[in-house]
Amino acid sequence: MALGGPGRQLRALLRASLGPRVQGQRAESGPAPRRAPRRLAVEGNIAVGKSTFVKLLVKTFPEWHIAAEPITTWQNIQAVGTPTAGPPQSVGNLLDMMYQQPSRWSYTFQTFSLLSRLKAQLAPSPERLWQAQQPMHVFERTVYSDRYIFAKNLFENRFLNDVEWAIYQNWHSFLLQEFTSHMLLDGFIYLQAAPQICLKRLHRRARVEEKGLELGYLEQLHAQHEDWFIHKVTELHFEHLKKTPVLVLDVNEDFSEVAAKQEELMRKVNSFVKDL
Ligand code: UDP
Ligand code: D5M
Ligand code: MG
Repeated sequence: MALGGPGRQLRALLRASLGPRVQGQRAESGPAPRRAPRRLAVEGNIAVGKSTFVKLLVKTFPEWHIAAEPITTWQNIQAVGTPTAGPPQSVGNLLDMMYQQPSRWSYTFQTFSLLSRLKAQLAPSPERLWQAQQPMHVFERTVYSDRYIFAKNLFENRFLNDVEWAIYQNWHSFLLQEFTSHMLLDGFIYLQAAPQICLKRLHRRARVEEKGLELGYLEQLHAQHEDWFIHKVTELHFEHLKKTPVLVLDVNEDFSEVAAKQEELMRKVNSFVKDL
């Protein structure tokens, strides 16, 4: 994949927005003020291009820190507490198990993905981010898309039954209230594309566990995203979430290879984050 990176024009724009620097130092005298990192989440349908997009973000904004989706953790569940020689053994691929038998494994998957996303959102921002001019900690999906996109959709399809859905929501609300201050986000970037485009990209990526996924599933997930971010009809249980700004980026047109499209997207991101 060729991530062309931003062109000269965009680099100039970014330099202007970050303020003057002299040989890597601030032009003003005295130590740079420490600014708490802002927290941004990238959301969107399966295979819409989130991972590709966050790679473009770090190329454009090298100071930013990315928390990638912990998919390999779900593909290789590690045994705990069993002393073994050599590297820890995988006891199963939970992503595959969920897609093979959704009624059996959806609840288990939701508990584990919530745990892994909680850990990611609780992890402190790296120290180097505190020295940055425009510090940004970016998450590829969140504890919120777990509940308001995936778990909700699985429940509506009866892959989570009433009891599982009630217990899941109970846990989710409790944990997020306990850790409210760590769960706050300054903004969402919603990557929006037609489900047919996502399906094409999903086939291009060819992740083994997803080979049985059909257009209908991507259409459902698309509708969940639109209900939350565009129509704003999803019932959200956290007041701060209702007020979090959302930048909607149309990525129907291919951006992985097209410099002009990359520049357009990064320009929009740049003006969005300036106001956060
Ligand atoms: N991709 C593409 N054009 C784009 C964005 C992504 O062809 O504009 C491809 C990308 O190279 C990958 C697949 O689509 O093969 C899925 O992208 P990614 O893994 O970034 O999607 P995610 O699931 O993280 O949203
Ligand atoms: O998403 C990674 C893969 O993981 C994709 O197959 C969707 C799936 N996923 C992610 N979170 C969840 C939850 N909470 N429930 C069910 N399935 C989930 P990608 O879009 O490739 O980054
Ligand atoms: Mg991804």
